[in-house]
Amino acid sequence: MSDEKLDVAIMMGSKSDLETMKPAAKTLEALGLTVEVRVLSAHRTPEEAAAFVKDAVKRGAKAFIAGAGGAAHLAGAVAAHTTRPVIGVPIAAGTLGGFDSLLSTVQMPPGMPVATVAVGGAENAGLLAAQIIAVGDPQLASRVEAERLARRQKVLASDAEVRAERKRG
Ligand code: C2R
Repeated sequence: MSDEKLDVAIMMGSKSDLETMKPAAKTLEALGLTVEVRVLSAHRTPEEAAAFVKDAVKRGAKAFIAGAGGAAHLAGAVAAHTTRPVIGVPIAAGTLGGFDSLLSTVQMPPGMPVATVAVGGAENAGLLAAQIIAVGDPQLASRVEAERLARRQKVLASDAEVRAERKRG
């Protein structure tokens, strides 16, 4: 067990989920938050997964992001061990294209919320975690606002480009 501080714990059920989950870490780090990324499974390593959640809370984790494919129980299992917000990322793995993991992640019983993003929506998971933490952190809130503004400006620049192209014919 480490005693390093972290803001957001990012977990995934298998290394095969890593490429899908990388945008969560990238987004959070770009906003100045500290993350730890772990491969831990509610099915295959239930004890280690539970121990990590408890340890991460002690080390200051303010939110959890959990990605898994198929019978995706990881986010729910994380939620069972903490009252910190848990964001689930359903992952398209196997034969059902992610619909299976979407339902397994989103259909939590009352009392055990998991905020579920789109299938493969790791970037939004990172942003949502940052937005949650930003409620109590004005400096982070400004960085989140700046990120939103940058997206807006990108779309407006694309709009101007398309309109100019059409004008030229
Ligand atoms: P492998 O590629 O290792 O066979 O895993 C993983 O998230 C992965 O998408 C196939 C898929 O199984 C998922 N898995 C879960 C859990 N642990 C692993 N859904 C869990 O605890 O929910």
